[in-house]
Amino acid sequence: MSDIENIKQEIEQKIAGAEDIKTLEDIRVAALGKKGQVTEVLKTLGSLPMEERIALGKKVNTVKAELEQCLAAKKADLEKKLLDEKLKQEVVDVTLPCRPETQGRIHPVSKVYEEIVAIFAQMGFDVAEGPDIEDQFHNFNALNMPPNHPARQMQDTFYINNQPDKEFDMDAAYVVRTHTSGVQIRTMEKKRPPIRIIAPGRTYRSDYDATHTPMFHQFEGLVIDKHTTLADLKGCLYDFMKAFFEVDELPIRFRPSYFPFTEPSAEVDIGCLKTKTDLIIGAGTDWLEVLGCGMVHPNVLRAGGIDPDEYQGFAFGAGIDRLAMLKYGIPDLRTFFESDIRWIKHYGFLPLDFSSMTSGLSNNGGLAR
Ligand code: 2U9
Repeated sequence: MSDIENIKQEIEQKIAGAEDIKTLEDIRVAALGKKGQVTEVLKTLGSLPMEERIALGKKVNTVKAELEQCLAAKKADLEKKLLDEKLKQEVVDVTLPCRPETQGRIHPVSKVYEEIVAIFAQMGFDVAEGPDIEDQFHNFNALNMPPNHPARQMQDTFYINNQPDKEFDMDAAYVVRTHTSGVQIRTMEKKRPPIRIIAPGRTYRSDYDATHTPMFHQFEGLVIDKHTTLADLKGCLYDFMKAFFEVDELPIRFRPSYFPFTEPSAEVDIGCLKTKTDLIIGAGTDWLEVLGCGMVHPNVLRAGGIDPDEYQGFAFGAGIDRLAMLKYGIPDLRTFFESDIRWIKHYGFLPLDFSSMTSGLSNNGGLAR
């Protein structure tokens, strides 16, 4: 057997025995590197007679190509083994239960927020957001509440002086939004109907007792199209409330009311049973107010740049915190924002209990009680 054949066999044996990528690389350098065994044979070609030089040259090049192939195959083999070992070490048993020491809890407001979004998303609503600090046009004027309108006194507004160098000017001041309605006005300014959105978020009013805090959460909804009617409003809210309270036979009534931004307007009550200690939703002969709603006032459509002769629609609003109190039996709103770890352990939800319309909305079993 020729020298080059011996060299080839020797290197092939070494390649076969290599157990890691580093050893394989050392074998490659020792064979095909600048001073490698095969390279050294190539260097001798110049001293050979022409015919031998051509024959050996061909042979060495073939050996070189075969060794390169052999090295590449072995490298791929070693890399696969390495990856398999790594994957074996990293394997995670996704069927294991959540670690028992999990400390974090989902706040009831976040939970109810997610539930509301899940229900309206299934009905085809988008979620819209806007700034907490509003100008008075978006918080009041565009909502059919011009300056000195008595309805402005209905809400105890926090005003922000946005011109600190000048004397406080009530008319130019900004406000922390008293409702999320500015989000709907901004949506109408940006987007042509059909519009179908909910606007959940923080709102602010100067008020403090067991059912009022200066910061609270609201969600409002707005639907505008060419032929949207009061019947659509009723159907939409019926469906929402049955899904939210997870009661199929839920008594619901609409009571005439007044809001500057809707005409006609209504407040919505659900049937319940109130005892000294309990509140049972869907049973008994008592009523509980949960929502406000109405057909969007033509002045409001106009302020948002929508022609009331061509389009009409409905709107609604409710307190997220109030809904959380009712659904999960939490008696005092002030406790929501005291950051008491014992409270969140009692009323909070486990982190993996997602709210969804298919896997269950509240996952009551997930209540961390
Ligand atoms: C636009 C047009 C109409 C939103 C509405 C209510 C009725 C309502 C209260 C519920 C409890 C606020 O948190 S609460 O005090 N809200 O009763 N909100 S209709 O109407 C709109 C909003 C925006 C452009």
